[in-house]
Amino acid sequence: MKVSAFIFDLDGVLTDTAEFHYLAWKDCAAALGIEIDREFNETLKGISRIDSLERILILGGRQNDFTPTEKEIIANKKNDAYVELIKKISPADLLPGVEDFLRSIADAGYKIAMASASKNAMAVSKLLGIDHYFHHIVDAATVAQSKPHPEVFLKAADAVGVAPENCIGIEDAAAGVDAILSAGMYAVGVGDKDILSKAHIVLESTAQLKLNNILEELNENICK
Ligand code: B16
Ligand code: MG
Repeated sequence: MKVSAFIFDLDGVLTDTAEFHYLAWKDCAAALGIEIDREFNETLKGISRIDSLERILILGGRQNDFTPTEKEIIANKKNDAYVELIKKISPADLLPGVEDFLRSIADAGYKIAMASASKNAMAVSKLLGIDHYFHHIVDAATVAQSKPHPEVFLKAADAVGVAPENCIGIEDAAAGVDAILSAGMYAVGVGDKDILSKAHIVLESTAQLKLNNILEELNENICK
């Protein structure tokens, strides 16, 4: 096993923007007469902005009520509210252990990339003060197919010049783990063991992101 690059998801792996997405979608959905709760918000994790809106409209039985242009206007409004909310993000919002892990893999010479579904990924990384660790952050606006399609992970690997089989992808969402596996990469899931069971390794929290442990565990799992 040769690992040359780490490819990170953003929301749920580096920081937790889910609450901000939730607050912005909640107001937006309420204006359409649809109520969403935090449990429903879980199903939007890792899902693109427009696909999230589609899911909300289906929940409210309003999937046939808007033209594509109207949907775009609604999605833009949600994003304006989200962008306002994320202005509060600072390095204190990094998830536990993330900066130490980024530093350790940077020092060890690995390529580092980000494969987020979020069009705000670059702005959020800057607010978190971690943008300088990344050799490449995929622009989600250039990605045609949402996770679980592997496109965003393949674009990230290509941008840093590393073959997919030499990449480790790190994700908190089942759709993201599926995307990593379809890309032909090693998958590290962070979160619920049952939800992320397809990943090669599942860690309970980002505090367990340690370079040597990940490489050892991967080697063990692959030799099994
Ligand atoms: P935006 P990830 C995803 O980020 C979020 O989990 C998801 O809730 C959001 O809808 C999506 O980004 C798009 O975000 O509206 O900012 O483009 O988990 O792929 O880093
Ligand atoms: Mg995520």
